[in-house]
Amino acid sequence: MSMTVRGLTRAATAGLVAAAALTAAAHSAEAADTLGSAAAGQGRYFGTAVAANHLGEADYTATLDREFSSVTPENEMKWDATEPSRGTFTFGSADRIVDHAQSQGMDVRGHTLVWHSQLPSWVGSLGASDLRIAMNAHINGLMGHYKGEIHSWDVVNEAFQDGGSGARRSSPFQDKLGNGFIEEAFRTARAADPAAKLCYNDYNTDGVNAKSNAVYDMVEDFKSRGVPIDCVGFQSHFNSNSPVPSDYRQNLQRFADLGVDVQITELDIEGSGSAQAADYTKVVEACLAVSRCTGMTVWGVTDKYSWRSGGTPLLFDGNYQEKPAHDAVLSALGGSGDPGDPGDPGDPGDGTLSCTATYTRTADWSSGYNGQVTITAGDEPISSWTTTVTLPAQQSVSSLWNGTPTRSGNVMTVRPSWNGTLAAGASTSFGFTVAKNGSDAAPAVGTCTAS
Ligand code: 9MR
Repeated sequence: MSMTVRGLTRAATAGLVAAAALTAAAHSAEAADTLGSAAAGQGRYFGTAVAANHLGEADYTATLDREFSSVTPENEMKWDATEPSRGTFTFGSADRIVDHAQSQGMDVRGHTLVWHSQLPSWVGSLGASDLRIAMNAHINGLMGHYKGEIHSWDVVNEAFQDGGSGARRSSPFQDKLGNGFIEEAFRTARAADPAAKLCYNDYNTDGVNAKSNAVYDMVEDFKSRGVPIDCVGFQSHFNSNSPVPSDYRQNLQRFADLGVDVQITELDIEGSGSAQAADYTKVVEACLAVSRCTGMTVWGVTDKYSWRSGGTPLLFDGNYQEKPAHDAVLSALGGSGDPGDPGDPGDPGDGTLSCTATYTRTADWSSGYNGQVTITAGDEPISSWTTTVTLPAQQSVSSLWNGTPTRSGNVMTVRPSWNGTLAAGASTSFGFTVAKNGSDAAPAVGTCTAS
């Protein structure tokens, strides 16, 4: 990791790198995966929006530091927070988040440079030529301050209208500078911090629709003309009115195919329990299926501070307890859970029924042998199991006990007789006698399936 020291107040780069390395070592020593470590195993980051005013809350910060590998300041880098009056930049709250992230070895997403909302009134009152100067000065001021420290910037946010028209949204920038303001913002941003990935970010563009088609056309045009754009952010604020689209992955993929990275930037899904968990799984699986989907960010740590707190849309509840949605995300990321936490993937209580089947030869004579297959339940109790035993072509089974076989050619499918019910981790076995008919080879035992 290389960082540029920001202003005179920054700690020495070497110290920051050492702190990041220590944090990484501490994470890898833990047995259970976190969202961040599991995502790293898939080559992705897993981030959250952060509010500076919650960093003093011990549970908030502990959850943030443990679980996430990237942060996005939720409001602190917006224009009203960083340049409330023309030419006067205020970075206190944003610096607090960036400093905290760096102390934990987390990446930072910059959000956002040019947006119609949270825009101080002085910007809207400028004439066109002054507005262009002010927009570029804002980009230069903000990106310059954090040069080398921001992984990806949302250069322009929400510049397209909702609805079927695919038109640009009215804003001081659009209305006074025309369509070209977006391209100008990206060119200015590239020069201000060449190391940062430059993203266009929007909502209701998660599936294929008129709005995402309009963004797609813009990105295609930018790529064809060499306008610097590296990534597209899909906010992914979902609820029953705006569910996870069935063509989500396909939409991410078509943007990736234009030659940009895609990122899920503000994910939250209203709901609870297994339905919410299943929707989160869809989103994570979609990102993992698109190689240029480089990471995911949820829009907050805990339900209680969500902008949609009534809809409980996040992964941790108001007491920082992991919700089923958390466990589903961890599982979809291929992470292993915490043995002390029912519901984590692979751990007792997660509801995943499993068993294993292992074979041994228990007796052997010239014309035959006895085989035994031991069935062991996984970390959940099971009420039945099934496995297969495939015999070498010449061999035949003369008898089988403690199991119920169904034969098809040289494959026996074996189910329980009296011994289907097994406690977590408990074993049973079935045995069989084989006539060798000239072959001494061992049978092959298939996968065990539990129910
Ligand atoms: O989560 C943010 C909330 O605290 C602010 O009050 C709100 C003001 O516009 O912005 C929220 O974040 C938005 C983000 O910056 C852009 N996409 C939509 C997000 C949710 O409204």
